Amino acid sequence: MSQLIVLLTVQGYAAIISLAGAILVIAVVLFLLRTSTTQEDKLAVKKKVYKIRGRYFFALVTCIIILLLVTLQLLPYPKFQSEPGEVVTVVGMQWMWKMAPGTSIETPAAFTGNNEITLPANKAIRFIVTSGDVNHDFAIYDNNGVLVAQTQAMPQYHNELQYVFPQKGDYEILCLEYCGLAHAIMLGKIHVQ
Ligand SMILES: [Cu+2]
Repeated sequence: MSQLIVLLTVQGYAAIISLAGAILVIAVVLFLLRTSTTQEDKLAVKKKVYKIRGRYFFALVTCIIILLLVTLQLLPYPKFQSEPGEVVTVVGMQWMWKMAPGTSIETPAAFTGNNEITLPANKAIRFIVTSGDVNHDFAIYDNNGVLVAQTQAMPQYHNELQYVFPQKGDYEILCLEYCGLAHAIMLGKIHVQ
């Protein structure tokens, strides 16, 4: 039983509350129907039921809105800081990554960068990610092979990704969007010091 409680997610609680609410409404309807006999009584019951249903709907919508507002704070995305520790421009191209410190005014094709970069730990790094050809996906994996941050690299768009590397070590960059034959070898490396 205790295991069951631990396993329950927010959705699980929402489902149980909805189910309990639905059972309550059904119970009230059955009770009213059983205690009313004439046609007029039944019409009155109908009215009451519609009223309860309306209130129940209103209460549910209110709960959903409150839960939404509360749980939005729990989203695991780091908040953007106004002053990042460092800015890195990233260009994805078939089939390589080009990275260089700072923002760039070059076109993606003219931009010069390397598929390896050294960055500091415990500082907010803002990656500005774009593509020189097709859609790619800039994904950072830690040395346990866990995906820690990612964003799309899209031609003519500059997507921003902010991440704080919590520890020193080598992080691997993989492309998460199938972009052609050599997609699988589109690798990069971030040395965090
Ligand atoms: Cu790819």
